[in-house]
Formats: sequence, C-alpha cells, structure tokens
Amino acid sequence: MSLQPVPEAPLAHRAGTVAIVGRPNVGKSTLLNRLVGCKLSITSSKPQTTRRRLTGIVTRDDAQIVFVDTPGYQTEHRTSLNLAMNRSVAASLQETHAIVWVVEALKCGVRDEAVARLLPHGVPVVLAINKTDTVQGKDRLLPFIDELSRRHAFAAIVPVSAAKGSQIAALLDEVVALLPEGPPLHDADALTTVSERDLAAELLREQLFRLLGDELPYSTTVEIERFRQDGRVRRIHAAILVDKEGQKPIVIGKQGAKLKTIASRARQDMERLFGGSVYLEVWVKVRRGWADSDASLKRLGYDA
Ligand SMILES: Nc1nc2c(ncn2[C@@H]2O[C@H](COP(=O)(O)OP(=O)(O)OP(=O)(O)O)[C@@H](O)[C@H]2O)c(=O)[nH]1
Ligand SMILES: [Mg+2]
Repeated sequence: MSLQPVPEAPLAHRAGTVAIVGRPNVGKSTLLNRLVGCKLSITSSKPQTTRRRLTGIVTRDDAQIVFVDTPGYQTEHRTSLNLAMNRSVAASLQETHAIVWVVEALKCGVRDEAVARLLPHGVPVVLAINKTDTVQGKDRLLPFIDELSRRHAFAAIVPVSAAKGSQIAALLDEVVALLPEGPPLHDADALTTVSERDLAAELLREQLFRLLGDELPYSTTVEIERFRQDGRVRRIHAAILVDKEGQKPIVIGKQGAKLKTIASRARQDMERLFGGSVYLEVWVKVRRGWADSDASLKRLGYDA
C-alpha cells in the first residue's frame, strides 16, 4: 500500500458585514481607512464628523469583510440630524454579523457605556482599544483591559493604533474568525458600495470640518448638484449649504481665499481616490434649517 499525501482541505471562505461603532471621535473612520488601506471615510479632530454609514470592503484569499463605519453615537445633541445619525448607528447594529466597538485607550466613560447598551445580544463583539500610541508604558493598558473584560463579554480585545497602523492585521484576523462561511459578495477589487457622487460630497465636507473652526462645520453640509464623467475627467458641481446668511462670507473668506483652499484640497483628495482628473466647481448657498427637518435630511441623502 503506498502512502499518498492527504491533500489539505481548502480553507473555508468567510464573508460578512462588520459594523464599527463607538462614541464620537474615538477613531472609527481612521480605523476603517486603515483596515481597507485607503482613505475612504472622512476624519477630523472634531466629534461627529461622520454623519452617515460608509462601507469599506476588505478582500483576502480566505475572506471578504464589508466594514461599516458609523456616526459617533451620542445623546447630548438632539437636532433632527443628530437623531438620524443615532438611528443609523442602531440600524447598522441590526444588520451585522459582528461588531467592532472602538474605545480610546484608558478612556471608557459613560458616553462609551451608552454605546455598550446598544449592542444587540447574540452578535459577537470585538473591542478595539484605539490610540494606544498615546499611552506610555503598555502595561498601563492591562488593568483597563481587565476592567472592560469584566464589564462585558467580548469575542476578543485588541489594542490598536489606527493612526500608526499597529495591530490592524491582528484585529482583522479576530474579525474574520467570527464571520459565517460563504462566498464573496463583491468583486475582489471593490473598495466600497458608496457611489463616487456621495464620496465626493464627503471629501468636500471633510475640508469644512478641517478648515472652518469649531462651530461652523456643524451648520454646514454638501450637496452634489451635478456629477458627470466626461471621458477621463469627472465634472462635479457642488453646493456647500449653510444655515444662515451671515455664515456665507466666513466660508468664502477674504476674496474667496477660504473657499479656494477648501475646494482645492477636496479636489486633490477626489483625484487621489478616483484615480483621475476632477473639475470641481463649488458654490456656497443658504438653506435655512437644513439639519432640522427629516424631509430636508432625506433630500440630502442622510439615513433617516
Ligand atoms: N493619537 C491617535 N489619534 C488617532 C488615532 N486614531 C484616530 N485618531 C485621531 O482621532 C481623531 C478622530 O478620528 P476619527 O477617525 O475622525 O474619529 P471617529 O470616531 O470616526 O469620529 P466621528 O466620526 O466624529 O464619530 C482624529 O484627529 C484622528 O486623527 C490613533 O490611533 N492615535
Ligand atoms: Mg467618523
């Protein structure tokens, strides 16, 4: 009898959706970008930057994961927009195979625990402890990890730094292990299910968050009025909506300088993401109360 080598069983392919949740500003969007390996989701040092769900797809030989970046969950602000943002977090948690709950290293307070209360029973949760680069002496994390693992049942706990890119592969492995077996749902080169039109709006909005001071970003949003592909050039007409007439000159700046910087940075980001030339025209318009009615939010494409 000859001994034939037994062929190794092929690794099961896993596929599924994974919601990334947490309070505002913990680094969810930075983490999504790091997991996908490209800048898809907008980020800033201000809380409540992300306003709607955004998918980022990771494809490996053994798995395809559709990560869903969500708005920071909070209960302090209660405009129609804030409520719609919270509803979109809750909806993401109902349609997911696993959850990555992001907290900041050594900081898990009542605002984080409000997120914990949303986590549905029966869906595995991986705790990602982010911003570990800000902690000197990593053994300071051990009591923090210990305390959190006593408060909640996690499938895994992974300290990461989304900004520096550390422990991202370890987090990914933990997440993949929780997904059901199944074939990929998207092409291997797909990065997101979000349209270029919506990504363009987000990239322009990111500059409002980065360049407009502390208050004004919250009174602004972006509406893409026209998005046309003309050969290899994308021609985009976008409106920055503000809430009051008096906000318009601040966005435009002296002799249009501020608006010029906003548009030029957004255009460069769009060209990088879309891999082609972008012609971008931007206007500033007043739309009073745009964040205060469900009808106007729906028109602007916010999850309601
Ligand atoms: N030091 C450090 N800063 C980080 C890290 N990850 C994210 N940040 C910073 O934290 C801030 C918030 O990051 P975001 O990714 O926008 O956070 P978010 O959770 O998506 O915020 P919202 O969308 O507002 O809920 C930004 O200034 C990031 O640069 C990290 O690993 N280390
Ligand atoms: Mg975000």
